Amino acid sequence: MKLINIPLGVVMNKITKKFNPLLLTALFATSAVLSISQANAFERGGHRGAGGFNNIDASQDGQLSLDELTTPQMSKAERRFNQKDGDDDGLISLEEFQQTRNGTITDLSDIANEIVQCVADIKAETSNDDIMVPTPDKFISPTEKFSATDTSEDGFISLEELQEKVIEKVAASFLMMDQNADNLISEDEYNAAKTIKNATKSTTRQCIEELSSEDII
Ligand SMILES: [Ca+2]
Ligand SMILES: [Ca+2]
Ligand SMILES: [Ca+2]
Repeated sequence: MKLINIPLGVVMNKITKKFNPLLLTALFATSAVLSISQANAFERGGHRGAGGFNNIDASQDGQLSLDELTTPQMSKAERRFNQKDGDDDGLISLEEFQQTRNGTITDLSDIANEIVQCVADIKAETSNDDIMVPTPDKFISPTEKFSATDTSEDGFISLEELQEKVIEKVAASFLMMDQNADNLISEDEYNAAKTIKNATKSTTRQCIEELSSEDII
């Protein structure tokens, strides 16, 4: 099982790297058309199952383009950025990055391999094909994550740096969702991806909870 997951991750990385410049160009050409109502609609729909699709589909043609998926995420990133920027200087420091409402971000990097193994075990036990086994690099430490986003290496994350990361992430998930490779996401493709995302998320959360409680006891 493990053997299948590793090459898949590598292949995805290659695909993402290969297509990113193209996607970036396409996005920057169109992302000026930022619509707040579209972003709000996305957020409302995002929690309502299948209803989300129609809200993201700004052109209402029954298909989602990369731009339609990216636009609301860019607005969301900007709101998240402003929330994180505690001292309002337009930059996010490592300290601000790690700050959450209740303390600091949990570092899961030490148990990354255990989380991956646990998710793989549950997938095997339940024969649930919707569970996608993550790669350990999904659980890098907050410091590493910060450095990966701070591409200018000045010790701060700018809004542009954050939005670049968001564009990369949306582009990568777009490629994964677009099963028939027609550069559009149909409602079926969207729902399939959502099922996978939910199954993977809840299994991962379950594993993290189990592994963290083992630590305490
Ligand atoms: Ca700041
Ligand atoms: Ca920077
Ligand atoms: Ca498609």
